[in-house]
Amino acid sequence: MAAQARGSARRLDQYVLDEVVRTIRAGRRFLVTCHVQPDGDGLGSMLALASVLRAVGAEVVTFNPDPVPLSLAFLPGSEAIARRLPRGAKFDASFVCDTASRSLVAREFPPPARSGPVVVLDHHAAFEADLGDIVYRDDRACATAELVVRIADALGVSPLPEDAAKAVYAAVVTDTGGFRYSSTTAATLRLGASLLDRGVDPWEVAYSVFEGWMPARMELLRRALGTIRVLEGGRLAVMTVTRAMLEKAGATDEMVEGLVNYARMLRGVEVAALVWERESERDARGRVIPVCKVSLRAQAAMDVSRIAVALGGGGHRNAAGARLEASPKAVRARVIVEAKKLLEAG
Ligand SMILES: [Mn+2]
Repeated sequence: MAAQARGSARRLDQYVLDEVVRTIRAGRRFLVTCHVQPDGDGLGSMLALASVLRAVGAEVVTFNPDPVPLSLAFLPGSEAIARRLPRGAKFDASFVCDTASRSLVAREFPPPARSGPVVVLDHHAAFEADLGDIVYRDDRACATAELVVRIADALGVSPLPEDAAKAVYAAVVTDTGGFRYSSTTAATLRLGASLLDRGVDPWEVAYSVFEGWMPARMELLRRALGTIRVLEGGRLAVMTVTRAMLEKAGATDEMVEGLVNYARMLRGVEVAALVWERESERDARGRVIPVCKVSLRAQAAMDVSRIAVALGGGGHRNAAGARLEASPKAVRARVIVEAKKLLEAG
């Protein structure tokens, strides 16, 4: 980006941040949510924001219809997240963290008359953004929680409350894979350092987020490793998780999270895919439709979002996904075809 463009992007960011601060100062009662099937950054940014808003005297309802994953239940405030909203609940403004896409927000999210202005905080690239009266988005931020820290600073909530610091740290650790991904910058590490200064215990967070597995998850991993097929001269690895495997391992759906990374770990693999069979659905005539989710990961310069888009999904260059109504076998075949196209082109 040219220096001039970077300068104007920064001015725009400052303008939007001022708008967010004005909205907070003008209200008293807020709703805070994040995308469904929340992850460390979704929950971390949401809980950190709630803590910051309470620090300036606001009344806050945190809301997500999906359960908190076991690995994130250590976050203070996660036990108080409402799974349903009281009927007719009304807010001065509502905050949506870590997505700008309506389809990723709970159906129960209140209509404009009750939500108040909708403020979106996000760090994903611009496409499929269709939500928010005020959209504070910065795709250079390693996690949405980084934007929450900027809001806290702008509100004068500094230093961060301890529970917010822990939530931000969990968000950053999740979205950077433990300060490993290329989204990790010097600024990320400085942010991490400032959170340790606030008393965060790095091992408590890392152990909760990445380790502390239930035995059933290890058993599921063992079975999933056995399904890895390496194709295209070692450049493509495809892994499969079926309902039968989940059942035999005694595992839950949330335990599938992250398994695709094991396929990416293989030296030489440039495209890793996980085909994950979800619960079947029934169409209007009562016929059973199998549903699969595809998770894609790239190593090196591959852009796996192109595979995802070809399958009707989307995502980032290095992490993308799609949802297909077909059997695992049929979906695996389609994934292989699209991955081959990408590898041949690249
Ligand atoms: Mn995120």
